[in-house]
Amino acid sequence: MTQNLLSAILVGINLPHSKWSIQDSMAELKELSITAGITPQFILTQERISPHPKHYIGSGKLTELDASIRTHHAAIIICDDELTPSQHKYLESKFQIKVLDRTGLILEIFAKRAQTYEAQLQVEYAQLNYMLPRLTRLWTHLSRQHGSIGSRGPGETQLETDKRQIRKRMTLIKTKLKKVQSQRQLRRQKRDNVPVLTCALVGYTNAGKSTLMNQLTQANVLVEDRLFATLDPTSRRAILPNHQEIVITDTVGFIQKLPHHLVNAFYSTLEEVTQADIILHVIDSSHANIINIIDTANTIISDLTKTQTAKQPPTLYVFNKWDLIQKPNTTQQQLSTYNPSVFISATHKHTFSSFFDALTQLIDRFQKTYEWLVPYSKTGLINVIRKNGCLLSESHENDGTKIKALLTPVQAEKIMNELWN
Ligand SMILES: Nc1nc2c(ncn2[C@@H]2O[C@H](COP(=O)(O)OP(=O)(O)OP(=O)(O)O)[C@@H](O)[C@H]2O)c(=O)[nH]1
Ligand SMILES: [Mg+2]
Repeated sequence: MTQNLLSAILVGINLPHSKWSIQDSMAELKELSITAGITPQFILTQERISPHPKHYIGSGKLTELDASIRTHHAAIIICDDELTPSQHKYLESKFQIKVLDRTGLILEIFAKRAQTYEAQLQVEYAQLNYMLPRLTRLWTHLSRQHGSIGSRGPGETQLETDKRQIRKRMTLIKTKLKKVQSQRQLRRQKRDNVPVLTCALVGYTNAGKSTLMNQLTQANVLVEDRLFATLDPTSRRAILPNHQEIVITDTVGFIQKLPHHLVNAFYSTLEEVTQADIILHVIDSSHANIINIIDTANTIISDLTKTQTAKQPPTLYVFNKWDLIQKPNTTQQQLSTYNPSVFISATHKHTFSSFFDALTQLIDRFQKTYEWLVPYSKTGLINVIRKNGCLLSESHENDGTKIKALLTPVQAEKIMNELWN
Protein backbone atom coordinates (compact mmCIF):
# COMPACT_ATOMS: atom_id res chain seq x y z
CA MET A 1 0.00 0.00 0.00
CA THR A 2 1.46 3.39 -0.93
CA GLN A 3 0.56 5.98 1.65
CA ASN A 4 0.08 9.60 0.83
CA LEU A 5 2.05 11.13 3.67
CA LEU A 6 -0.31 14.05 4.03
CA SER A 7 -3.64 12.34 3.57
CA ALA A 8 -5.85 12.05 6.62
CA ILE A 9 -9.02 10.52 7.98
CA LEU A 10 -10.94 12.94 10.22
CA VAL A 11 -12.70 11.40 13.19
CA GLY A 12 -15.26 13.07 15.45
CA ILE A 13 -17.83 12.18 18.08
CA ASN A 14 -21.22 13.77 18.55
CA LEU A 15 -21.74 14.25 22.26
CA PRO A 16 -25.10 15.20 23.77
CA HIS A 17 -25.41 18.89 24.74
CA SER A 18 -22.49 19.98 22.57
CA LYS A 19 -23.15 23.48 21.25
CA TRP A 20 -21.70 22.82 17.81
CA SER A 21 -23.37 20.41 15.42
CA ILE A 22 -21.04 17.57 14.49
CA GLN A 23 -21.21 18.65 10.83
CA ASP A 24 -20.08 22.20 11.63
CA SER A 25 -17.35 21.03 13.97
CA MET A 26 -16.03 18.56 11.38
CA ALA A 27 -16.20 21.23 8.66
CA GLU A 28 -14.01 23.43 10.84
CA LEU A 29 -11.61 20.53 11.51
CA LYS A 30 -11.43 20.00 7.74
CA GLU A 31 -10.54 23.67 7.24
CA LEU A 32 -7.90 23.44 9.97
CA SER A 33 -6.40 20.35 8.29
CA ILE A 34 -6.20 22.10 4.93
CA THR A 35 -4.60 25.13 6.61
CA ALA A 36 -1.96 22.75 8.03
CA GLY A 37 -1.24 21.41 4.53
CA ILE A 38 -2.98 18.08 5.14
CA THR A 39 -5.48 16.54 2.69
CA PRO A 40 -8.61 15.28 4.45
CA GLN A 41 -9.78 12.17 2.58
CA PHE A 42 -12.72 10.97 4.62
CA ILE A 43 -14.80 11.99 7.63
CA LEU A 44 -15.92 9.41 10.18
CA THR A 45 -18.28 10.35 13.02
CA GLN A 46 -20.05 8.57 15.85
CA GLU A 47 -22.86 9.43 18.28
CA ARG A 48 -21.65 8.83 21.84
CA ILE A 49 -22.57 9.74 25.40
CA SER A 50 -18.87 10.33 26.15
CA PRO A 51 -15.53 9.60 24.46
CA HIS A 52 -14.45 5.95 24.81
CA PRO A 53 -11.83 6.11 27.62
CA LYS A 54 -9.40 3.81 25.85
CA HIS A 55 -9.80 4.56 22.15
CA TYR A 56 -11.99 7.72 21.82
CA ILE A 57 -14.42 6.01 19.39
CA GLY A 58 -16.13 2.66 20.04
CA SER A 59 -14.74 -0.74 19.01
CA GLY A 60 -17.09 -1.08 16.01
CA LYS A 61 -16.00 2.33 14.69
CA LEU A 62 -12.36 1.30 15.07
CA THR A 63 -12.97 -1.42 12.46
CA GLU A 64 -14.55 1.16 10.17
CA LEU A 65 -11.60 3.48 10.74
CA ASP A 66 -9.21 0.66 9.82
CA ALA A 67 -11.07 0.12 6.54
CA SER A 68 -11.05 3.86 5.71
CA ILE A 69 -7.31 4.10 6.34
CA ARG A 70 -6.72 1.26 3.89
CA THR A 71 -9.15 2.54 1.26
CA HIS A 72 -7.72 6.05 1.27
CA HIS A 73 -4.07 5.09 1.89
CA ALA A 74 -4.15 7.54 4.77
CA ALA A 75 -1.08 8.35 6.83
CA ILE A 76 -2.70 10.48 9.53
CA ILE A 77 -5.74 10.22 11.80
CA ILE A 78 -7.09 13.54 13.07
CA CYS A 79 -9.53 13.53 15.99
CA ASP A 80 -11.80 16.50 16.65
CA ASP A 81 -11.21 16.57 20.43
CA GLU A 82 -8.10 16.65 22.57
CA LEU A 83 -7.21 12.99 23.18
CA THR A 84 -5.85 11.80 26.48
CA PRO A 85 -2.24 10.62 26.21
CA SER A 86 -3.41 7.01 26.58
CA GLN A 87 -6.08 7.29 23.83
CA HIS A 88 -3.41 8.87 21.68
CA LYS A 89 -0.91 6.06 22.28
CA TYR A 90 -3.56 3.39 21.78
CA LEU A 91 -4.62 4.69 18.37
CA GLU A 92 -1.05 5.19 17.20
CA SER A 93 0.07 1.72 18.20
CA LYS A 94 -3.07 0.07 16.79
CA PHE A 95 -2.90 1.70 13.36
CA GLN A 96 0.82 2.42 13.19
CA ILE A 97 0.20 5.82 11.64
CA LYS A 98 0.48 9.33 13.02
CA VAL A 99 -2.42 10.48 15.21
CA LEU A 100 -3.19 14.15 15.68
CA ASP A 101 -6.00 15.74 17.63
CA ARG A 102 -7.52 19.22 17.29
CA THR A 103 -4.95 20.59 19.73
CA GLY A 104 -1.99 19.02 17.95
CA LEU A 105 -3.30 20.27 14.62
CA ILE A 106 -3.71 23.85 15.85
CA LEU A 107 -0.21 23.67 17.34
CA GLU A 108 1.18 22.53 13.96
CA ILE A 109 -0.51 25.51 12.26
CA PHE A 110 0.78 27.92 14.86
CA ALA A 111 4.29 26.49 14.50
CA LYS A 112 4.19 27.12 10.75
CA ARG A 113 2.79 30.64 11.12
CA ALA A 114 4.75 32.07 14.02
CA GLN A 115 6.82 34.96 12.68
CA THR A 116 8.34 36.75 15.63
CA TYR A 117 10.93 35.30 17.96
CA GLU A 118 8.47 35.51 20.87
CA ALA A 119 5.67 33.72 19.00
CA GLN A 120 8.10 31.01 17.87
CA LEU A 121 9.25 30.43 21.44
CA GLN A 122 5.66 30.41 22.74
CA VAL A 123 4.53 27.86 20.16
CA GLU A 124 7.54 25.64 20.66
CA TYR A 125 6.94 25.62 24.42
CA ALA A 126 3.27 24.73 23.94
CA GLN A 127 4.20 21.98 21.48
CA LEU A 128 6.75 20.39 23.79
CA ASN A 129 4.40 20.63 26.75
CA TYR A 130 1.69 18.90 24.74
CA MET A 131 4.06 16.33 23.30
CA LEU A 132 5.75 15.25 26.53
CA PRO A 133 3.06 12.88 27.88
CA ARG A 134 2.27 11.64 24.36
CA LEU A 135 5.73 10.80 23.19
CA THR A 136 5.91 7.65 21.08
CA ARG A 137 8.31 6.68 18.36
CA LEU A 138 5.88 8.01 15.76
CA TRP A 139 6.49 11.61 16.82
CA THR A 140 8.84 12.06 13.92
CA HIS A 141 8.46 15.81 13.69
CA LEU A 142 10.40 16.13 16.93
CA SER A 143 13.60 15.08 15.28
CA ARG A 144 12.68 17.10 12.20
CA GLN A 145 12.39 20.28 14.23
CA HIS A 146 15.12 20.01 16.77
CA GLY A 147 17.75 17.99 14.97
CA SER A 148 19.05 14.89 16.65
CA ILE A 149 17.54 14.54 20.10
CA GLY A 150 20.81 13.73 21.81
CA SER A 151 22.66 10.60 22.62
CA ARG A 152 21.29 7.91 24.84
CA GLY A 153 22.51 7.74 28.43
CA PRO A 154 23.51 4.43 30.02
CA GLY A 155 20.53 2.15 30.58
CA GLU A 156 18.01 4.60 29.12
CA THR A 157 15.55 3.96 26.37
CA GLN A 158 15.44 6.42 23.51
CA LEU A 159 12.05 7.61 24.79
CA GLU A 160 13.42 8.49 28.22
CA THR A 161 16.34 10.32 26.63
CA ASP A 162 13.92 12.26 24.45
CA LYS A 163 11.81 13.23 27.45
CA ARG A 164 14.84 14.44 29.37
CA GLN A 165 15.97 16.52 26.40
CA ILE A 166 12.50 17.99 25.99
CA ARG A 167 12.35 19.08 29.62
CA LYS A 168 15.76 20.69 29.29
CA ARG A 169 14.67 22.53 26.16
CA MET A 170 11.47 23.72 27.89
CA THR A 171 13.45 25.23 30.76
CA LEU A 172 15.69 27.02 28.28
CA ILE A 173 12.71 28.38 26.33
CA LYS A 174 11.11 29.64 29.54
CA THR A 175 14.25 31.62 30.39
CA LYS A 176 14.37 33.08 26.90
CA LEU A 177 10.67 33.93 27.03
CA LYS A 178 11.03 35.73 30.35
CA LYS A 179 13.61 38.01 28.75
CA VAL A 180 11.47 38.80 25.67
CA GLN A 181 8.39 39.30 27.81
CA SER A 182 10.07 41.80 30.09
CA GLN A 183 11.07 43.74 26.95
CA ARG A 184 7.41 43.66 25.84
CA GLN A 185 6.34 44.95 29.23
CA LEU A 186 8.78 47.83 28.94
CA ARG A 187 7.40 48.69 25.51
CA ARG A 188 3.87 48.62 26.89
CA GLN A 189 4.83 50.78 29.86
CA LYS A 190 6.33 53.31 27.46
CA ARG A 191 3.08 53.30 25.48
CA ASP A 192 1.06 53.55 28.67
CA ASN A 193 2.88 56.73 29.60
CA VAL A 194 1.25 58.45 26.66
CA PRO A 195 -2.40 58.93 27.56
CA VAL A 196 -3.97 57.45 24.45
CA LEU A 197 -6.87 55.02 24.53
CA THR A 198 -6.12 51.50 23.35
CA CYS A 199 -8.67 49.34 21.51
CA ALA A 200 -8.04 45.63 21.00
CA LEU A 201 -9.47 43.83 17.97
CA VAL A 202 -10.65 40.49 19.27
CA GLY A 203 -12.72 37.65 17.85
CA TYR A 204 -12.96 34.31 16.14
CA THR A 205 -10.32 33.52 13.54
CA ASN A 206 -11.09 34.78 10.01
CA ALA A 207 -13.59 37.38 11.31
CA GLY A 208 -11.88 40.27 9.52
CA LYS A 209 -9.90 41.79 12.41
CA SER A 210 -6.77 42.45 10.37
CA THR A 211 -8.83 43.83 7.48
CA LEU A 212 -10.38 46.36 9.88
CA MET A 213 -6.96 47.09 11.40
CA ASN A 214 -5.54 47.89 7.97
CA GLN A 215 -8.46 50.17 7.13
CA LEU A 216 -8.11 52.12 10.37
CA THR A 217 -4.31 52.33 10.43
CA GLN A 218 -1.42 51.94 8.02
CA ALA A 219 -0.40 48.65 9.64
CA ASN A 220 -0.42 46.49 6.52
CA VAL A 221 -1.14 43.32 8.49
CA LEU A 222 -1.44 40.11 6.47
CA VAL A 223 -5.05 39.38 5.52
CA GLU A 224 -5.99 35.94 4.25
CA ASP A 225 -9.09 33.85 3.82
CA ARG A 226 -7.79 31.12 6.10
CA LEU A 227 -7.68 30.33 9.78
CA PHE A 228 -5.01 31.91 11.96
CA ALA A 229 -3.56 34.37 9.45
CA THR A 230 -2.42 36.53 12.37
CA LEU A 231 -0.42 35.25 15.32
CA ASP A 232 1.69 38.19 16.41
CA PRO A 233 0.17 41.29 17.94
CA THR A 234 0.52 44.59 16.09
CA SER A 235 -0.31 47.96 17.61
CA ARG A 236 -0.71 51.14 15.57
CA ARG A 237 -2.10 54.61 16.06
CA ALA A 238 -5.33 55.61 14.37
CA ILE A 239 -7.07 58.96 14.16
CA LEU A 240 -10.86 58.93 14.46
CA PRO A 241 -12.94 61.36 12.35
CA ASN A 242 -13.31 63.60 15.44
CA HIS A 243 -9.48 63.81 15.48
CA GLN A 244 -9.20 61.69 18.61
CA GLU A 245 -6.07 59.57 18.57
CA ILE A 246 -6.34 55.93 19.67
CA VAL A 247 -4.08 52.88 19.55
CA ILE A 248 -5.47 49.76 17.89
CA THR A 249 -4.07 46.29 18.56
CA ASP A 250 -4.65 43.29 16.31
CA THR A 251 -3.82 39.85 17.60
CA VAL A 252 -4.36 36.10 17.29
CA GLY A 253 -7.90 34.89 16.57
CA PHE A 254 -9.88 32.45 18.71
CA ILE A 255 -11.39 29.08 17.87
CA GLN A 256 -13.65 26.62 19.69
CA LYS A 257 -11.73 24.17 21.88
CA LEU A 258 -8.71 26.49 21.80
CA PRO A 259 -5.95 24.42 23.39
CA HIS A 260 -5.28 25.57 26.93
CA HIS A 261 -1.57 24.95 26.28
CA LEU A 262 -1.77 27.70 23.70
CA VAL A 263 -3.79 30.10 25.81
CA ASN A 264 -1.18 29.69 28.55
CA ALA A 265 1.74 29.96 26.17
CA PHE A 266 0.27 33.01 24.42
CA TYR A 267 -0.76 34.62 27.66
CA SER A 268 1.66 37.53 27.39
CA THR A 269 0.54 38.20 23.81
CA LEU A 270 -3.10 37.99 24.83
CA GLU A 271 -2.40 40.39 27.66
CA GLU A 272 -2.53 43.08 24.99
CA VAL A 273 -6.26 42.32 24.89
CA THR A 274 -6.88 42.41 28.61
CA GLN A 275 -4.88 45.59 29.07
CA ALA A 276 -6.89 47.44 26.43
CA ASP A 277 -9.32 50.20 27.37
CA ILE A 278 -11.93 49.00 24.86
CA ILE A 279 -12.53 45.64 23.19
CA LEU A 280 -13.74 45.62 19.60
CA HIS A 281 -15.24 42.15 19.25
CA VAL A 282 -15.20 41.48 15.49
CA ILE A 283 -17.62 38.84 14.18
CA ASP A 284 -18.04 37.23 10.78
CA SER A 285 -21.80 37.81 10.42
CA SER A 286 -21.99 35.25 7.61
CA HIS A 287 -20.62 32.42 9.78
CA ALA A 288 -23.00 29.43 9.96
CA ASN A 289 -22.51 29.22 13.71
CA ILE A 290 -22.62 32.88 14.56
CA ILE A 291 -24.02 32.59 18.10
CA ASN A 292 -21.49 29.92 19.04
CA ILE A 293 -18.52 31.85 17.70
CA ILE A 294 -19.61 34.91 19.70
CA ASP A 295 -19.98 32.73 22.83
CA THR A 296 -16.60 31.09 22.28
CA ALA A 297 -14.85 34.45 21.96
CA ASN A 298 -16.75 35.91 24.95
CA THR A 299 -15.74 32.95 27.13
CA ILE A 300 -12.08 33.32 26.20
CA ILE A 301 -12.19 37.09 26.77
CA SER A 302 -13.77 36.69 30.20
CA ASP A 303 -11.30 33.93 31.13
CA LEU A 304 -8.44 36.19 30.16
CA THR A 305 -9.77 39.21 32.01
CA LYS A 306 -10.69 37.16 35.08
CA THR A 307 -7.04 36.69 35.91
CA GLN A 308 -6.53 40.45 35.85
CA THR A 309 -7.50 42.62 38.76
CA ALA A 310 -9.11 45.09 36.38
CA LYS A 311 -12.70 44.69 35.21
CA GLN A 312 -13.44 43.54 31.65
CA PRO A 313 -13.06 46.51 29.33
CA PRO A 314 -16.24 47.80 27.65
CA THR A 315 -16.96 45.89 24.45
CA LEU A 316 -18.36 46.95 21.09
CA TYR A 317 -19.74 44.09 18.96
CA VAL A 318 -18.59 44.74 15.39
CA PHE A 319 -20.72 42.57 13.09
CA ASN A 320 -18.50 42.38 10.02
CA LYS A 321 -18.91 41.02 6.45
CA TRP A 322 -22.36 42.61 6.44
CA ASP A 323 -22.18 42.69 2.62
CA LEU A 324 -22.63 38.90 2.67
CA ILE A 325 -25.93 39.05 4.59
CA GLN A 326 -29.01 38.33 2.46
CA LYS A 327 -31.66 39.63 4.89
CA PRO A 328 -30.00 42.39 6.90
CA ASN A 329 -33.13 43.43 8.80
CA THR A 330 -33.99 39.93 10.02
CA THR A 331 -30.38 39.15 10.93
CA GLN A 332 -30.00 42.44 12.77
CA GLN A 333 -33.09 41.60 14.82
CA GLN A 334 -31.71 38.17 15.67
CA LEU A 335 -28.56 39.82 16.98
CA SER A 336 -30.28 42.53 18.99
CA THR A 337 -29.21 41.03 22.33
CA TYR A 338 -25.60 42.01 21.62
CA ASN A 339 -25.12 45.58 22.74
CA PRO A 340 -23.67 47.99 21.81
CA SER A 341 -23.23 46.75 18.26
CA VAL A 342 -22.56 47.96 14.71
CA PHE A 343 -22.90 46.34 11.31
CA ILE A 344 -20.11 46.97 8.85
CA SER A 345 -18.00 45.59 6.02
CA ALA A 346 -14.36 45.98 6.91
CA THR A 347 -13.58 45.79 3.21
CA HIS A 348 -15.74 48.88 2.51
CA LYS A 349 -14.74 51.99 4.42
CA HIS A 350 -17.95 53.81 3.47
CA THR A 351 -19.84 51.52 5.90
CA PHE A 352 -17.82 52.76 8.89
CA SER A 353 -19.81 55.82 10.01
CA SER A 354 -21.98 53.91 12.53
CA PHE A 355 -18.82 52.20 13.80
CA PHE A 356 -17.07 55.54 14.40
CA ASP A 357 -20.19 56.93 16.10
CA ALA A 358 -20.53 53.93 18.41
CA LEU A 359 -16.84 53.93 19.25
CA THR A 360 -16.88 57.64 20.04
CA GLN A 361 -19.94 57.15 22.24
CA LEU A 362 -18.20 54.32 24.07
CA ILE A 363 -15.12 56.43 24.61
CA ASP A 364 -17.26 59.34 25.83
CA ARG A 365 -19.23 57.08 28.12
CA PHE A 366 -16.33 56.12 30.26
CA GLN A 367 -14.60 59.46 30.14
CA LYS A 368 -15.12 61.89 32.97
CA THR A 369 -14.71 65.65 33.21
CA TYR A 370 -11.65 66.76 35.16
CA GLU A 371 -10.69 70.30 36.16
CA TRP A 372 -7.09 71.19 36.91
CA LEU A 373 -4.83 74.16 37.26
CA VAL A 374 -1.80 73.40 35.10
CA PRO A 375 1.26 75.41 36.14
CA TYR A 376 2.94 77.31 33.30
CA SER A 377 6.03 75.12 33.74
CA LYS A 378 3.95 72.12 32.62
CA THR A 379 2.04 73.66 29.69
CA GLY A 380 3.16 70.71 27.52
CA LEU A 381 0.52 68.60 29.27
CA ILE A 382 -2.25 70.75 27.81
CA ASN A 383 -0.99 69.86 24.32
CA VAL A 384 -1.14 66.17 25.18
CA ILE A 385 -4.77 66.55 26.27
CA ARG A 386 -5.63 68.66 23.23
CA LYS A 387 -4.14 66.03 20.91
CA ASN A 388 -6.59 63.53 22.34
CA GLY A 389 -9.46 65.81 21.36
CA CYS A 390 -10.75 66.10 24.87
CA LEU A 391 -9.85 69.61 26.02
CA LEU A 392 -13.19 71.27 26.86
CA SER A 393 -12.02 74.71 28.02
CA GLU A 394 -8.95 76.63 29.17
CA SER A 395 -8.48 79.98 30.87
CA HIS A 396 -5.27 81.67 31.87
CA GLU A 397 -4.91 82.51 35.56
CA ASN A 398 -2.03 84.06 37.50
CA ASP A 399 -0.44 80.78 38.55
CA GLY A 400 -1.26 78.59 35.56
CA THR A 401 -3.90 77.57 33.04
CA LYS A 402 -7.23 76.40 34.37
CA ILE A 403 -8.47 73.58 32.19
CA LYS A 404 -11.53 71.39 31.90
CA ALA A 405 -10.92 68.08 30.09
CA LEU A 406 -12.80 64.92 29.26
CA LEU A 407 -10.59 61.94 30.08
CA THR A 408 -10.70 58.27 30.94
CA PRO A 409 -9.70 57.46 34.53
CA VAL A 410 -6.51 55.84 33.20
CA GLN A 411 -5.57 58.92 31.18
CA ALA A 412 -6.48 61.17 34.09
CA GLU A 413 -4.26 59.25 36.48
CA LYS A 414 -1.30 59.62 34.16
CA ILE A 415 -1.89 63.34 33.77
CA MET A 416 -2.25 63.73 37.53
CA ASN A 417 1.02 61.89 38.07
CA GLU A 418 2.72 64.34 35.72
CA LEU A 419 0.99 67.30 37.34
CA TRP A 420 1.83 66.52 40.91
CA ASN A 421 5.22 64.82 40.65
N1 LIG B 1 -16.98 39.78 2.08
C1 LIG B 1 -16.20 40.27 3.03
N2 LIG B 1 -15.03 39.68 3.31
C2 LIG B 1 -14.27 40.20 4.31
C3 LIG B 1 -14.67 41.33 5.07
N3 LIG B 1 -13.73 41.58 5.98
C4 LIG B 1 -12.76 40.66 5.83
N4 LIG B 1 -13.08 39.82 4.82
C5 LIG B 1 -12.29 38.68 4.33
O1 LIG B 1 -12.22 37.70 5.36
C6 LIG B 1 -10.97 37.01 5.32
C7 LIG B 1 -10.31 37.04 6.67
O2 LIG B 1 -9.93 38.36 6.97
P1 LIG B 1 -8.78 38.71 8.04
O3 LIG B 1 -8.79 40.20 8.20
O4 LIG B 1 -7.49 38.05 7.69
O5 LIG B 1 -9.41 38.01 9.33
P2 LIG B 1 -8.79 37.91 10.80
O6 LIG B 1 -9.92 38.06 11.76
O7 LIG B 1 -7.64 38.84 10.95
O8 LIG B 1 -8.31 36.39 10.82
P3 LIG B 1 -7.14 35.66 11.68
O9 LIG B 1 -5.93 36.52 11.64
O10 LIG B 1 -6.98 34.39 10.98
O11 LIG B 1 -7.69 35.51 13.06
C8 LIG B 1 -10.15 37.70 4.22
O12 LIG B 1 -10.29 36.95 3.03
C9 LIG B 1 -10.84 39.05 4.07
O13 LIG B 1 -10.69 39.61 2.78
C10 LIG B 1 -15.94 41.95 4.72
O14 LIG B 1 -16.38 42.94 5.30
N5 LIG B 1 -16.65 41.37 3.71
MG1 LIG C 1 -5.70 38.49 11.31
